[in-house]
Amino acid sequence: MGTSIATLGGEAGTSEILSTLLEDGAVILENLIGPGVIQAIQEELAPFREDSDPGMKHLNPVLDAFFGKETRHVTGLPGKSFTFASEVMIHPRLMALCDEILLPSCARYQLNLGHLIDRGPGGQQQFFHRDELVWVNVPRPHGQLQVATMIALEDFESEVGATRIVPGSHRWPLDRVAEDSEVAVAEMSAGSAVVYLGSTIHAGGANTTADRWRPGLHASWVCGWLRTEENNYLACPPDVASQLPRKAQEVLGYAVHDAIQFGGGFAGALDLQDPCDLMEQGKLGGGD
Ligand SMILES: O=C(O)CCC(=O)C(=O)O
Ligand SMILES: [Fe+2]
Repeated sequence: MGTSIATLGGEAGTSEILSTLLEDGAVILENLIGPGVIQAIQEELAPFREDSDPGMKHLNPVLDAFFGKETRHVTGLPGKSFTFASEVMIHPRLMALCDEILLPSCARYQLNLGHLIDRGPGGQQQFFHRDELVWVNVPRPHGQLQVATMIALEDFESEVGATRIVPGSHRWPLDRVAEDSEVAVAEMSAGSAVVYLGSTIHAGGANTTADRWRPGLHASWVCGWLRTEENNYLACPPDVASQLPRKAQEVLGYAVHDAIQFGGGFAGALDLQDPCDLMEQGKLGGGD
């Protein structure tokens, strides 16, 4: 693998991160989350991680092939980890990037999914893909639909299956295949994140170790008018969501997508109200 991903430290501002991300299709943000957040998430997810079955049958054979039988999954993270929902899903640096990248295409954005992807020994490399092709029916060319990240909970090294990324591929035609020399390995320390666009080609790497796992938090955000990959209202139902900060409720997709301001209409109302207002008033979920 012959190329690399630009890595920016904590001193980098939104405009530098943004220009790198838009130019290369990917960027590594060093130390995005701290050890306390990592530890809290690890503890909150430990029982789910232990219960997970790497050999699980997915909803169709394509997903079985995509993830293989050596990966532990914990899905629906905002419903299972308060720390994920309050510290990662609405992380100010990620939100600042989503504001810049997604708001030109929507009135608000929402979480697409939040998963722990723990690649195990013997796991094969995923096939290269673009996450945004979930919405293959959206005519091309189109504006930005998705910002995605993989955050290392332990050090991401090549041999444990660090994510493979193809810088620049967000501008490629759909049928161009990456040469080995065009693939970068998102090696990074625990707490760092590789952020990439929905149009950037990438794949989870092979885990060639005998006994090490590669826990990573995979989260992405998409335009608020899209159907999300994970059903976040079921993964984090109102009783749970109402206990979260309002910003988290909004990003979960409970907020109305109000395109009336652009001469359009609204989506996502309940009783002709914004569900987040209903939560605040104690009329939805168990909030106070
Ligand atoms: O596990 C990884 O590094 C990447 C996962 C991925 O690309 C996906 O689930 O779409
Ligand atoms: Fe992916």
